[in-house]
Amino acid sequence: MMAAVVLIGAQWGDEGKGKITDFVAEQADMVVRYQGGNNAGHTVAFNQKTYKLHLIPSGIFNSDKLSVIGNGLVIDPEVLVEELDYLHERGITTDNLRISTNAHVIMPYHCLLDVLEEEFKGNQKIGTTKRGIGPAYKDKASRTGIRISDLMDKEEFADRLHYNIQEKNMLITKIYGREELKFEEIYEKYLEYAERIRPYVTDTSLIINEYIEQGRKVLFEGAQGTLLDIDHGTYPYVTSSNPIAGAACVGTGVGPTKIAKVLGIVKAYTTRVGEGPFPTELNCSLGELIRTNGGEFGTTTGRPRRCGWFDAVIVKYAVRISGISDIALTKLDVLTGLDTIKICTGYKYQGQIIQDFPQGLKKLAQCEAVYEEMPGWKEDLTGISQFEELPAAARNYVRRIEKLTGVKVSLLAVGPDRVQTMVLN
Ligand code: 2SA
Ligand code: GDP
Ligand code: MG
Repeated sequence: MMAAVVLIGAQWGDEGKGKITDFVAEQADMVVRYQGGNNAGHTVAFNQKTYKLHLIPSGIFNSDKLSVIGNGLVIDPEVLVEELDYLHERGITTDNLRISTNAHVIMPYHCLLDVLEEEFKGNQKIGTTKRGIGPAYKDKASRTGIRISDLMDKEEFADRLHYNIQEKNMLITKIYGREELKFEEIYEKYLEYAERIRPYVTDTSLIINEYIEQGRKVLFEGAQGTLLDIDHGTYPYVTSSNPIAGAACVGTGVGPTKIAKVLGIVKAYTTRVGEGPFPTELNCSLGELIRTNGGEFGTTTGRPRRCGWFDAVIVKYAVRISGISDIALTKLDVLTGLDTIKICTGYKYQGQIIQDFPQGLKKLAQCEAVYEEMPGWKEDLTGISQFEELPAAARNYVRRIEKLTGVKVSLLAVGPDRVQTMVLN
């Protein structure tokens, strides 16, 4: 691992970022989350145990490294406190956690409004995780948000909460006809959370930059994925933050000159959870088979994930948008047993083949995936630790992905456990 590396999801999320972060973290000195919130669900497995994280970076299991929640996140303190307890109960220390003073706080009205807005949208709903993410980022952009630093200051917090309760109650009662929220209940509860998280709160930009200057290794862990990016994804069917690599700078207070590499996490097929277009989706028993074999259910909500073939158009797009320098290819083992595997190499749009991801949902909706076929393999891959030991068909599949995306596969995962990861030369 080189100095500062950004790890991102190259598809619609759930590529295995948690697993690969944990693996790479063994070589890092610090792991930093830079966007999103507890909509994320990152799974880490080692020593026969599986952990699911939503807010705390997946590097937390390496107690000698710092785990940092950067300014770009929206933090639900109730979930954070639950996650701290969850880790402590399992014997994992969180003394190495740091939280940015500038991160925003998810309040109960954000979660309620997320639910109400989705209901109101009807068949135009996004399929959010209902964790209050969109409404919290909305307040951040409106400059009415409450930051961690406000939460740490009783008077400041009271002032900002008073304003917000007044504003949100207008919406909640007058527009949505629901019961108003009470200031006291929220205030008291959040002051308790504040005391639980106070020991971790600090100027994280300062620490991250110090680490980089000292030549220590920093890994930035993205959440969600490129196609869920609010600017570059399939808007409006996206999340409310920027999961792409560039956001690692904004979401942590580190300059772009400090970033040495971008590791794109790519699943050997494609999944998506929530609404929105998905050109290679398999709405058939094959899609269900992949869902079952891959355990493709939301890590946060348990929702079944939509499954489809590998789409080289979107991964190439992710390579461009984030400047991906290396790929970690995950879940190759899940494709075992298929006679034939399809790869989408382009889209057919108005009779022409296009290879660049189209701008705009209307155009995307008119695109039809164009496939090439490759022979599958029957051998179980989950115990293989050398690339050369993989069946030829599996090796060819990996090489084809490299060729189509123009990026080297540096890491290959054939199972959820930390040890089921190969470093390719
Ligand atoms: P939100 O809640 O406002 O961010 O939802 C907006 C869209 O972003 C999608 N989204 C996700 N997609 C994949 N994985 C995510 N994390 C969880 C997981 C999801 C889960 O690891 O499985 O448990 O359901 C995630 N978070 C947000 C979401 O589906 C909407 O399409
Ligand atoms: P993330 O959001 O990108 O961290 O991914 P999730 O944790 O939401 O979903 C990935 C799922 O696949 C988790 O259950 C992982 O344990 C699992 N996983 C990761 N890599 C592999 C792999 O190579 N093979 C298999 N079979 N499972 C994997
Ligand atoms: Mg996930």
